[in-house]
Amino acid sequence: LLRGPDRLNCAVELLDRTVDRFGADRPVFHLPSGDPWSYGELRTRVDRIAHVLTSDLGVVPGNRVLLRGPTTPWLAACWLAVLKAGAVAVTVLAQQRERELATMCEIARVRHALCDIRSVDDLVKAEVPGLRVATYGGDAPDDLLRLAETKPERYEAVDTAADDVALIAFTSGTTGRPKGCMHFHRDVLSIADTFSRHVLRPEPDDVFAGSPPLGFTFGLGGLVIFPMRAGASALLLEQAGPKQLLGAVAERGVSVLFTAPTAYRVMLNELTGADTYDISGLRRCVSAGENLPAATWRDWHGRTGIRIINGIGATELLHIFISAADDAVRPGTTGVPVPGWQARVVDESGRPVPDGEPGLLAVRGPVGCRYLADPRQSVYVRDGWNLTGDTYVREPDGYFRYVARADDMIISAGYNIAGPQVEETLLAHPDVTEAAVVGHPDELRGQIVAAYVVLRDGVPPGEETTEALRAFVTSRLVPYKCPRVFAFLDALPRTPTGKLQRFRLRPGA
Ligand code: 3SK
Repeated sequence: LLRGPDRLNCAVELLDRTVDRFGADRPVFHLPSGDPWSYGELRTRVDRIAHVLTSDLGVVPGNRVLLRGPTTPWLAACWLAVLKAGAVAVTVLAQQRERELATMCEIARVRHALCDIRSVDDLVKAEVPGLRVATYGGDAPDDLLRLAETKPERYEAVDTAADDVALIAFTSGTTGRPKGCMHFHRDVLSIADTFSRHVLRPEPDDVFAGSPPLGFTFGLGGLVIFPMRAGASALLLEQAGPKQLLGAVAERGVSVLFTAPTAYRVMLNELTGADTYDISGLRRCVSAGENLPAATWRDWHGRTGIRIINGIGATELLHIFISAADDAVRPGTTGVPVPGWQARVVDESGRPVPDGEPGLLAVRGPVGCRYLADPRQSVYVRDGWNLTGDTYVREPDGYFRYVARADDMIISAGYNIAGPQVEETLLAHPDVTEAAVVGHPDELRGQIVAAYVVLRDGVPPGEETTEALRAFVTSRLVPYKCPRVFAFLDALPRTPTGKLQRFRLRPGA
């Protein structure tokens, strides 16, 4: 891959260049109802907001500006305006609460915030010293959008360097203090020019939709950066559960879907239910955020004919770096390094382990981890390789197979057991919707395997179901991997970005 120019502003590349290439009238964002925004309208709104930032709010290049709100075109417009103004967008999730917000503002030294009026309460309660909050979507005379209406239609974007910081994204982390990951203007484009261009391969007429919010780089890439880089459009949904996604595909012409494995499973249940959905317009499905079980891939393929594009990404590395599409997919594996990326499996001291043996996943490519003032940088990056914290096997054919998060291995009576393998087996049972498998301390064995299961609607929890699941697992896995403890829950604990929090299921958590 070419390194690209030394100076670029990624918002100009995504927005103004796309207008130049495809014209101003092309749709960019569809709403749950009403007319879509065109690229030309988006550019005018972004440029006017950028004027408000610089002339009314006093934002100067390099200032960190927090963005908070549900997934709407206005949130995307604010993101682009911050970048055009040469400032740094600090993205957070609408679900994050006052204490987390206060910590993130402190870590990123946030000066300004642009916040959807509906999400402002927690930000106010966070009492961040010196923070200037501008809200949008309300009726106050100083509402950001009202101020923007009075501004000129065009704004001369700040001439940023390609390696000026554009974005600080926080790892929601499954544990611990959040880490702010700094990404450059060129990084924002590079995820579109690697994963999206070479694996996803969108067409300008594609309509994207998905469940990850824009405060999660999975969503920012899949719903804003990738469609805009391709001249395509996205349906931005505030409520994007499995039913809404199916509805969006059936009624709004969505052709590219970004979501997590659990949503594919729930959508499969919906597709076999009483409601009918015409999903013939859907052509690309991306799954990331968690490992995609082979059974889910096969069931989805069997039902829809679509080969899900599985992928592993990280906030540290902005988006997906191992994946595969079309005939290159091998169900049960994540895929191969995305063009531009390298990957290998190493031991604790960083030495590559032989193919077929588990070890730590190490990757390097156009985007690297740059934690903001955090000593964990030297744990994540060693000898120029990013250690993602996942245990993987590289198969002899070069495909990377997920084993577990490095801290999700269970050691029972001397056996190493990957919780996700047992989860995947449980998920292959038709009565199971979600499963989490963790180790419980045990005097005799060190740890024993415990399974937390969400059952399909209407399946009774209890001894009979437990026995059926036990028999199912032992018919497919070596018996020492079979859970000794079963518990049935209504839902599993997850981070705001939807990642399973197994640590919360361990006793004493
Ligand atoms: O954290 C993840 O799982 C992820 C997946 C895909 C793209 C981006 C991210 C952060």
